[in-house]
Amino acid sequence: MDAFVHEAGFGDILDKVRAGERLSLDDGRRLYATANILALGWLADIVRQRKNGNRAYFIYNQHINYSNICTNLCKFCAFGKDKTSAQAYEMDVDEVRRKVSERLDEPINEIHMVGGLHPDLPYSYYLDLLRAIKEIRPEVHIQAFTCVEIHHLAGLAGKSVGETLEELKEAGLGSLPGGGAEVFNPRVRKLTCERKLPGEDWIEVAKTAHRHGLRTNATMLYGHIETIDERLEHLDILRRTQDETGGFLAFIPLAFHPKNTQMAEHSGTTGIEDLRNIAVARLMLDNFPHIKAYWVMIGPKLAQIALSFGADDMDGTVKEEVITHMAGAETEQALGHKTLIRLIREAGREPIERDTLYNVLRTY
Ligand code: V47
Repeated sequence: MDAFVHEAGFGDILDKVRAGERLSLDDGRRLYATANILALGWLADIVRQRKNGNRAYFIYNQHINYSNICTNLCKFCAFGKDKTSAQAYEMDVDEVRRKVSERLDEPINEIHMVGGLHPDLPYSYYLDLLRAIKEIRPEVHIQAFTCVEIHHLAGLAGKSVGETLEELKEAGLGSLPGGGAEVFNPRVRKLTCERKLPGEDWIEVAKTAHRHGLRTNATMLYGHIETIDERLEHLDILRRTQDETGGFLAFIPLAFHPKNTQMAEHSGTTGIEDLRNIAVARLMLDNFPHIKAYWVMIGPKLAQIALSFGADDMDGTVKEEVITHMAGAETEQALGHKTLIRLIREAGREPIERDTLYNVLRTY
């Protein structure tokens, strides 16, 4: 394989990867430009193997989207609705309680909960949501509220982000998911999500969470109007932030789904583009422990292949996915843990059931 990587023109990058040296943005540009997906995948696999050995993770989780009512109405999003829309919904605390209670017989150890920026729900609602979940399932880890929502909640509370996070933690918050990052570049944000929290502020919320002992994830929504340089800038900002705080757990590249969005003229991403983003992310984000192949967005079969292109995690059972399915995802809404185990095993990896913080719960 070494000769093959040399032939692809990546001998110098192979040397750097083997030496554990940081890749430059120019290296990233060359990696993004290559048509040789196997050489790229091989390089990313070296890093994956070094960081995670033969392990590939999954989690038994349940997604709950408490409301899709949103004041941001980002152009790439089919989930967020104005409160007057016929498709708008919001769950009261009892409905969330019901959703959690319905699955008490399943070994769920993470509740992943996000929603839109609701114009009217009070701050107390969010604290009540967390408390209600913990009341019913005290041992569950709640990964909830993106940096964008946290910023909104701090505004509602009239408190600093740090104080708000402390209160949310007290009510049961365990960590933050990686959504809302999109592409940090202001040009892209202006054209796709003008009202959303600017990239610098997203990073500031993540850093504050890390300082308050909360681990967080990070995402990048790719496959729309962003340029390669804008993707690399995004990765570089994450890499520099991680150098400072070490608080990020996983990076999840999110493949844009155009259906029912205000950007429906775009085509969806292709398999090669999805693999390329996973592999380049694995190579550039040398200080991120985990790269997720989110099967909901790229399909379980490609997520399985991604385990040989830099990814070490397939996310989880999910149970009920709304955000991507409103944008035309053709994947299932849930995967059984037996299916996840089979996908991982057939990819030649050891299936590891993890908790949110990547503690090993069970090996198969
Ligand atoms: O923030 C919105 C993205 C995110 C579309 O942290 C879209 O482990 C594709 O962040 N096509 C929410 N993507 C999902 C998310 C996530 C998912 C799974 C795991 C984790 C984690 C995080 O979805 C949003 C936005 O960036 N999104 N619309 C769309 N049409």
